[in-house]
Amino acid sequence: MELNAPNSTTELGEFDAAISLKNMSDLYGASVRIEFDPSKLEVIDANETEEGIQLNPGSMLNGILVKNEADNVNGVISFAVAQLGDVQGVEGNGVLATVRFKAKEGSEGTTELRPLASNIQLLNSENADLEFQTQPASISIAKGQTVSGQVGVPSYQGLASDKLDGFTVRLLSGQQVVGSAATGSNGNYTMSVPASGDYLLTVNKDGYLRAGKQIAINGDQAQLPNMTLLVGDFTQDGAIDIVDITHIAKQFEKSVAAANGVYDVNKDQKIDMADIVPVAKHFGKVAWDRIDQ
Ligand SMILES: [Ca+2]
Ligand SMILES: [Ca+2]
Repeated sequence: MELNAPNSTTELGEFDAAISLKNMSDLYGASVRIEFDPSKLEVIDANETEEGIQLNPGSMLNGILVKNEADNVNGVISFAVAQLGDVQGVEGNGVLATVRFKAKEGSEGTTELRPLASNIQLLNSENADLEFQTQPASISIAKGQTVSGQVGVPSYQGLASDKLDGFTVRLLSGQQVVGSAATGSNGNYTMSVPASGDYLLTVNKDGYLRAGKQIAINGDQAQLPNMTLLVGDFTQDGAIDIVDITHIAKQFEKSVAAANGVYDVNKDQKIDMADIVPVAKHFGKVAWDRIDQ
């Protein structure tokens, strides 16, 4: 059994650790337990619709999911899965599950993911033990630096400058999120990121066209570029088109509640022409990452 995780990450960075099994012969059921240091790492929930914190199940065994649970208080991951029915086990290599970790704020130094061999059972279709070896995965956590930035909207949206909260800002290196933050009411955010490198800065919010920008961070740079988001992508498909316009038109002069609050683009508790105009102005805009732009 192997834990495939990166060797290094940064404070507040996220990374995936794959629980992989190699050279299996007739694997029918697997139960694994892995320990981690809950003062340095936390597991990100892969299934927010289910109670508790789940891993992302892999494709190797998928008959019955017996246990899928991460305990961020005690630092224990438990995952158990088996084939179903009178079938053969699985041969070769595969991924049992993937765990997404986040390095907690203030964490630094080396940490380990430790498979607990005495709590691991790999069984074949005759219910006999399969032999396996495990070893811990070691991950070094680098101290991040604090960077800040601001997210805004065009003035014609009519949104007060103290209602710019709730934009999600992420810094990515490839597919890895190395920093994330939400804006405060004035649109400002701070986050801890790796010391230097080339990154993608993205900003999202429900109802807005997603924004992104390639940036380089150098050791002493603390300020990220300001980002301006355009309201109107109610369907969150990266384009402000007739479907979005139809959505807001249907809410015209309806009373504002939680379910349709996104259409009150200036947040004055009314959905009127002052909300329609900015969206209409944005008709035809597409997200930075759409190939059809
Ligand atoms: Ca749309
Ligand atoms: Ca309004």
